[in-house]
Amino acid sequence: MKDTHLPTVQVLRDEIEHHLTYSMGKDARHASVYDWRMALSLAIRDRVVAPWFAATRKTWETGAKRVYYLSMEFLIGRMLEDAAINLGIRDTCREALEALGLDYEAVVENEPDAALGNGGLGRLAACYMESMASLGCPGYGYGIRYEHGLFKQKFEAGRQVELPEDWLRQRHPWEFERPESVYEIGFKGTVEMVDGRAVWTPGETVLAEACDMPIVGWEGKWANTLRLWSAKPTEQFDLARFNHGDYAAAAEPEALARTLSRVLYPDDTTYAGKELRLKQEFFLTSAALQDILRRHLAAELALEDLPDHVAIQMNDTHPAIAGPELVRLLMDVHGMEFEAAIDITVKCLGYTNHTLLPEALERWATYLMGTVLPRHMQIIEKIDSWHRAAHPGRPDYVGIVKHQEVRMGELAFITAHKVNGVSALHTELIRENLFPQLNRLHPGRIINQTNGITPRRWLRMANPALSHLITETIGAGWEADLDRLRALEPYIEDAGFLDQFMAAKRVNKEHLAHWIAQNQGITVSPDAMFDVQIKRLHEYKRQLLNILQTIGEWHEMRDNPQADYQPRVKIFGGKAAPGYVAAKQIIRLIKDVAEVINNDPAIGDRLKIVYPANYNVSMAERLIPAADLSEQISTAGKEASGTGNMKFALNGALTIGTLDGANVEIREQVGAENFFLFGLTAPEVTARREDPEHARHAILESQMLQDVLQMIAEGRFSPEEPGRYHDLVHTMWNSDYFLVASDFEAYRAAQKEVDAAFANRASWAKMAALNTARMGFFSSDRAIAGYMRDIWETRSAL
Ligand code: Z16
Repeated sequence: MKDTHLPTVQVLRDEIEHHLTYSMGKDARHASVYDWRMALSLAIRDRVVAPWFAATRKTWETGAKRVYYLSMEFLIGRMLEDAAINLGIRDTCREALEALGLDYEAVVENEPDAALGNGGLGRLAACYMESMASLGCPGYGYGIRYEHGLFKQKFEAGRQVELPEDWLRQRHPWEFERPESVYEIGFKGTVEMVDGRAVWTPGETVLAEACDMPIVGWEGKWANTLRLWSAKPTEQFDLARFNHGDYAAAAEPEALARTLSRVLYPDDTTYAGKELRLKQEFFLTSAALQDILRRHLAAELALEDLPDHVAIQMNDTHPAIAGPELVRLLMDVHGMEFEAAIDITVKCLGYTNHTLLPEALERWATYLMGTVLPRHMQIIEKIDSWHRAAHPGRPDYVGIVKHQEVRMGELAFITAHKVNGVSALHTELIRENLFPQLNRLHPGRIINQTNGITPRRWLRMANPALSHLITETIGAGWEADLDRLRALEPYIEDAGFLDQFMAAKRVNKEHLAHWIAQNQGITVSPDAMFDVQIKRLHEYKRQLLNILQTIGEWHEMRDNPQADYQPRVKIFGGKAAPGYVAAKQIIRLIKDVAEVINNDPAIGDRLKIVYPANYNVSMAERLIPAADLSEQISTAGKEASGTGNMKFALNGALTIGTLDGANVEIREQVGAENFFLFGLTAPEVTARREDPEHARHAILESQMLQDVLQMIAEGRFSPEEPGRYHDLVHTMWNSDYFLVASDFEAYRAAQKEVDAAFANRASWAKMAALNTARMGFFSSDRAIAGYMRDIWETRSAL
């Protein structure tokens, strides 16, 4: 979009007032913040439509290949500012609102987060949608329009309580309903052979109805569509049944449709194994594939040529039913032979693996699969025997169906032409530990695409102070070419620049301190180190290690109050899956410890613990730019990549971390001297577990850890219920699967190094600035360019 298309403040103001009057039906004198937010959103949305139409037209005209990103999660957060930034009108929006006597921040913050995801995987999908639009890669995201996104978290006496999330209670200004784009989705029923063709007669059907959200890229040069499906009943009410007196059954079709797209499953990296979840996965996948084939056929193209025009990416195994479903559509609906159908399918599909955790690898009981999707179960067996026959004489052969379960990882692997991991280390471990046999059968199929994050949202939008400094220092345009941040490197010898760099951090810390005071009632000093661990609660992420070390630090301060300590604010954020008891106990422990330490007069301002409820994308945008230290301390080999780690380093936080996931590559990029490394490596973790007594041995080697566990066991942090953490302490001594004890002393030592480094603010500033300067690699533009080149075989349409 050329600058000449940018509106003046007056023009934008008129457009906002127009929408207030004619879309909201409100008079300015009676308009609420909500009304103004809607009016502004609609004014911005109007400006997205032209590039959106232009992109769609160009894709049709040039016959460009389209990429389809299938994901059960898109963790979008707020849309308003993101669109405004990419259209180049954020400042204009601010001025227009101010001219109308409104508070810009208040209007922006009125927007609820679209929380259609759990964590990393869903946010990655959102960053990738934004990068595809910025790079001009013609594409669609396909997902589910959940009525309720991820639950809201609150704390009651230190315990997590879940409340339903209700983002659609208010009108959603960014979507366009598409009642004409609707497909029938079947479940259950029977399969018969008629004239050599399988005919599946579903026992239940629902309709998938499309709702489109435009995703505009940097400078409005391109826009793609995020198409979310809602379930609707095929018929409102089964009147025939009702008239026969079968009242409950008459409402059944409606009941299924109402539950299908009702709620996002809140489990991150564990699968629930529930029938409804399988139905959701098929619902998304079938609707997407029917839509893809319809579009292909509408262009009068042959199905045989599908792989030249279509690339479909499966975000984890959640949409892995895509393989069998595409085969089914090609065979049963379009009359193709199996061999031709599977050939086309494999050429179209790609599979991204996001985890090695066994509890996350989806496996569906053959009984359930055969009941819910009887025709697909047949096709899965067919794919399995076809693949087996292609690789005879392999004693180590691994199939798709084993022990009466369908293994979705193997299915996805076999039906995709490329399988990718999300960091260099993770990809290695996929090759060696997860799919070693399949890797031997298909050398070269497994490739790496290290994750990335969009610098538009995670630097330009979230951190205006630092963004201005960068633009002033190296000029405009780094947002679309993040490697240019390297041009900042020479300035680390420039005291003036470093002062400004730290001044930007300081401004962000002051804002956060203010927010913490307002919202948490805790006073923190912006002079203190802001030490942040924000992510889903999981034992492998080791929030427990962090809080145990924090208790240790407090213990030391009390014993030796005169020593020189760097004041710290420990900030936690994150949700636990509602059924994950151990994770919820860790939250409660952090909350209990915070209560004691924050109110200890002997400690004063030197140590504070803050754990605000309901961590989400918007809170991340507030916390990350204000962080000094980023906690990335998972047990090595467990975190596939991490993406929060990238957001922190880009915003000039230093990392304390293990050699896990993308931490390895971050450390390579920013330099080992600008990263606080500790802990066992992945092979060392495996070796350490050989010792069944590893936990006990490690604890006995650390007096500090013994003291800390003793304090917890004695009820120091839960005097009203001394036995509250009995199980937690018992597990630490007796199993400690994630090796908290084995890494405790190394972590403590690394934290001492952090303290010493922070004491010298001038050298800290250099290290922080070098982190920002060297993070260009982690732009999601680089990641998407890799997918386009290595998996999708497509090019920018710009
Ligand atoms: C998820 O968020 C991730 C993996 C997974 O199997 C399921 C969910 Cl919901 C995460 C990984 O844990 C994280 O390491 C990675 O950075 C992220 O996916 C994106 O790849």
